[in-house]
Amino acid sequence: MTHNPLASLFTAALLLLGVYSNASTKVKAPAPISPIPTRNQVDWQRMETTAFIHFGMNTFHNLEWGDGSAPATEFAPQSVDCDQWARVLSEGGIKEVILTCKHHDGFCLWPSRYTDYTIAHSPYKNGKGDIVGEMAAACRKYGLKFGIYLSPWDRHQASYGTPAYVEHYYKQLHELLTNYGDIYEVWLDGANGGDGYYGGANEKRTIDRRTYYDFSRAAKMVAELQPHAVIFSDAGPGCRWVGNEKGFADPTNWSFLRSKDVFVGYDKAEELTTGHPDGDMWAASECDVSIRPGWFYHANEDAKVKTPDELLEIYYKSVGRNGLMLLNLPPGPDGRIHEADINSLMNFRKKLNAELGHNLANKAKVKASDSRGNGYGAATVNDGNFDTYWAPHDGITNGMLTLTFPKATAINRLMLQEYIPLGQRVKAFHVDYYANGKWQRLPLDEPTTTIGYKRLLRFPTITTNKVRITISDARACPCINEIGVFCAP
Ligand code: FUL
Repeated sequence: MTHNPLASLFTAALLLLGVYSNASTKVKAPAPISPIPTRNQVDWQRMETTAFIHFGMNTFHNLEWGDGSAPATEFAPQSVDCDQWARVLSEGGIKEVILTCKHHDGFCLWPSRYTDYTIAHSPYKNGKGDIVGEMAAACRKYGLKFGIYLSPWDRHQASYGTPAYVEHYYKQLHELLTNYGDIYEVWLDGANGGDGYYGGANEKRTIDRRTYYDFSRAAKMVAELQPHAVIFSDAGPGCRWVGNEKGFADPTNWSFLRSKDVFVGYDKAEELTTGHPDGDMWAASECDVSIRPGWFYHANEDAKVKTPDELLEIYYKSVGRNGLMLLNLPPGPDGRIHEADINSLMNFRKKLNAELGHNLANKAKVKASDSRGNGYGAATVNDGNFDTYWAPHDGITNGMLTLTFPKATAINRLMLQEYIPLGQRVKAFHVDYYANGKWQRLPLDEPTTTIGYKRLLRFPTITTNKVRITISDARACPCINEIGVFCAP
């Protein structure tokens, strides 16, 4: 390099101006590691708590699975208060509501053109009602996203089991996707085949779960007509069933599935509870659970509504284990959600806010073992910004983040979040705290493996002024966007 005094002067001036200073050096973001979620999938998971409404012919016959034989005239609610459903759910902190537009009995809560087995042939509003439309409007009014459940298995339709029914199914899906405004989730239930009324045939019909419905058609139709929607099923492609109806994910929970192995109706439940660590497709877990023992309302379950503490347990084991909580609140024959269910939901939300509403990490100073540079430093993990994250240099698959509080602080909850738009990375971590002059392992009763979108850890109250999170293994350099520390009452 030749020495040019003018050039040196110029460089010095630029340095003074800060052009070459750290503050303005652009550091390259880590490369995403596949599979990665779509924008829709990220938005979906960030809702955290969503609701299910199971309502239909079953509500009036005290059934879980109607066989499709009850005549449409038997659907005769005096009133259906969709406004109340949406209002209490939004007050309870719910972000999206999925309605059983058609359950396995085949009865349609909207006036489908393709069958007589609908609300249009019932006494409800003299056949002029449309509960799907009423609920979609109520959701818009209260700022809730709306989703649809259209059971593939239809125990009423005579054509069920033949290719004609599949055409019928896609016509109904098309109706729902085009007449009710924005749809954010489409629920493809895995229960399929078996006995039913089938237009009076009253027989057992089996279908090939892998091929009969050709669900790739649903994926295409949804992508075209409702570009914000994610599809739920045992096999994704938007999100996956968590493998149980308790609402619990596994502490080790990968948001991936092996696309070549899974299909709607996939029954290796334990695999769905943990995801496939070597999966090639992003499908985070949706943890569906009913606030009552049944999915539909039964008066004899009024005293069996889950308590706020039970809902809290579900929250920690779903949202807190890299899943999404889908809580069912089934309205009764009076067309309203029961007071017991409402009380439980509201008190759950109150307790949750009391436990995790005040983030003590905001007051902490954070230091990292390594940072890839400007913009990716330790201070990003307690800035409350989802889109900023700490990341070490490429190739480094471990690291330490130490939080120092201004004074000794009592804590019993910890929250960790990975920046999932760049993929799920962390495979193993542990947490230590500083007390009595030494680092000690945080007493936890579950494995500290994956983090994903959010991991919540509960432990007995300890008092400390330092907490240290050590990531010991990851698929690529870790990207941690948020850390929370709380003291639940
Ligand atoms: C299951 C169905 O069989 C239940 O009735 C309920 O709708 C639940 C959410 O999914 O597969």
